[in-house]
Amino acid sequence: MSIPKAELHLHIEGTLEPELAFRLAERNGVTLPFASVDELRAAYRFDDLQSFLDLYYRLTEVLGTEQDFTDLADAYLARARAQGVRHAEIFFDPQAHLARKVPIETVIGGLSASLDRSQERFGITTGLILCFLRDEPAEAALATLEAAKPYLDKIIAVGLDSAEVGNPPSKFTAVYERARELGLRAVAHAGEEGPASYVWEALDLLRVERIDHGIRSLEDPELVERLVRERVPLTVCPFSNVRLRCVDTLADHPLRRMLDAGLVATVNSDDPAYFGGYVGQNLVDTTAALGLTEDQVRTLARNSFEASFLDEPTRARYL
Ligand code: ES4
Ligand code: ZN
Repeated sequence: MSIPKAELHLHIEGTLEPELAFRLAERNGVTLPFASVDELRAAYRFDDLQSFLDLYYRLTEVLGTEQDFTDLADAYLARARAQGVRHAEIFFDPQAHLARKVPIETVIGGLSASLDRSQERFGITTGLILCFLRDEPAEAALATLEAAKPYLDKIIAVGLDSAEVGNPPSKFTAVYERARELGLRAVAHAGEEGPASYVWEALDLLRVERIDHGIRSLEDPELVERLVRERVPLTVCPFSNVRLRCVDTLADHPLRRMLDAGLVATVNSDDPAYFGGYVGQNLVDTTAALGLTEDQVRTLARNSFEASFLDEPTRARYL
């Protein structure tokens, strides 16, 4: 669907298509545990978030040089443009790369080389969101934030991703306080697999401006009331929720109920190379499965700009 939209929940590592993974593996002398692109694609069947993360981290091993990150982002932006994306706020996981001794300088340098030309080449404005891995210690997140200090002009916000259950937002209260001191904005994954209480924590302790996923918020009417009243956006990812079995089928997805409740929901792709499609396809298929009205589709597109970190005059032009 090519209606103009902002993409606000997109892990750049999750845009690594099998073909590019094999090309980079060859270029960097990395051996993948799959014989072919088809064999790799056949491995994209997940039981839950962790089973996905195991493959996701495994494939990031092919990313080593600045050029790799530039190529990855270029490929995403070209696809995003074809899906109507005009603005993208892009997550990256520096700790996943640091584990292989790829410094944050390489990751940000490579991504920036692509993003800096995105507006002229693809008509897409961009921002980078540095994500902390919540299944690593808070000290590791703090060290990552310190390592990012020379590049703060290239980063708009911090985020929190990876294995949610057992790693509540409260673990990162001090990290987010420090990020705020450094002038960064804040979002966090919450209520994907984890309970509604994690959404409360993300709001009250991390003071986030958006919730990533947040689908389990619906289990708590008081929380829904607050999210509606404060117009806290939720970056919902329908294909992801089905593929990771947070939701049974697209027809069971709570998006429509979320809109009916007055929540500021947006549709996003999360890890499109793994979950069966980019943001436009998420919107098309979800619209069909849930019987969303034209009005609701327009609301979703409008919400994506309202929820963005675009500067006020630019945002206003899209609303
Ligand atoms: C992720 Cl779907 C999802 N959830 C949490 N963390 C992630 N990192 C990449 N994709
Ligand atoms: Zn995500």
